[in-house]
Amino acid sequence: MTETVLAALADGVLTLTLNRPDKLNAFNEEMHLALRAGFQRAHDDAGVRAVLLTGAGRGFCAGQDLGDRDPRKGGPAPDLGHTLETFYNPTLRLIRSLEKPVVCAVNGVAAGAGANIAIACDIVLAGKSARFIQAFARIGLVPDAGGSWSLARILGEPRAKALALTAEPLGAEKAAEWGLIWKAVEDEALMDEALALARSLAAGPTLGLGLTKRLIQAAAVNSLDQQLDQERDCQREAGRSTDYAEGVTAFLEKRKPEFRGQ
Ligand code: T3D
Repeated sequence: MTETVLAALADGVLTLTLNRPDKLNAFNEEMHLALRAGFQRAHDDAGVRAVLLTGAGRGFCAGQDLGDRDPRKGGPAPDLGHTLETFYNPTLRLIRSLEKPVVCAVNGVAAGAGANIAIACDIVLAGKSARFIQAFARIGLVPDAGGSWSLARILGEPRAKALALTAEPLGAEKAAEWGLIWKAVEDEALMDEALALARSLAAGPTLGLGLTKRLIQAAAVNSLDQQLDQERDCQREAGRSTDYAEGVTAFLEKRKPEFRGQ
């Protein structure tokens, strides 16, 4: 049977490739569980120092597989709150709580939950032909997979509401201009650039990078006083790391540091 998520670990980078290209990598239950297992592995395996998430084929991810939600098949309406709690939300929480960088290479259309999983990653690169679509409004649903939270926070209400209410596609270059993603790159350059970035992060001081991710995410809910306290605590922890000692020593010795993520 074809694996719905391909996982490959090399140079400290765990590459997770959504792999249902005939369905533009829409989520069925198996793919949900496989993606969650991939991010769980990233949490558990010290050999994983960064994650690269992408999609196989011409799309990144078209959100939920609507073939699995076909009302014409009869039966009671599905409890979508239950499916969010069971499938999407645990994965979103794993991505956000992973104290290692998560790079996303959006290789084509990202729709519905597919768009919002991409946006939840730490650094998002997209091929110039990629589009982000809050497709929920086209089928009577609301933004999920953290989209109502991240769109409003990143873009502010006017743009978040317009995207979510109209489901108009947002091109990669405009997404970069609006700050929704880090960069739009030539389609042909996307994977090389994303992999080079993920490798360089994986070779970096990943303990400090993980703490940095924690701090930046905490800023969304902290007051300045709380944030200053948290910076103090994180800097204390970073300052005790082997990587910090190595970084300063390498600087003084005018050589490239060799970080170990400790
Ligand atoms: O249910 C729950 O658990 C609640 C959670 C919901 C989360 C969600 O994500 S809800 C939103 C679900 N997604 C959508 O509504 C998007 C549906 N797809 C589209 O609107 C379009 O496919 C795209 C705009 C993404 C891309 O359009 P285009 O023209 O580039 O491609 P296409 O021809 O529409 O799709 C190519 C194939 O993929 C096609 O199959 P075929 O005809 O070649 O056999 C199409 O049916 C299939 N496909 C695309 N998206 C989905 C899908 N099949 C199942 N589910 C999909 N979401």
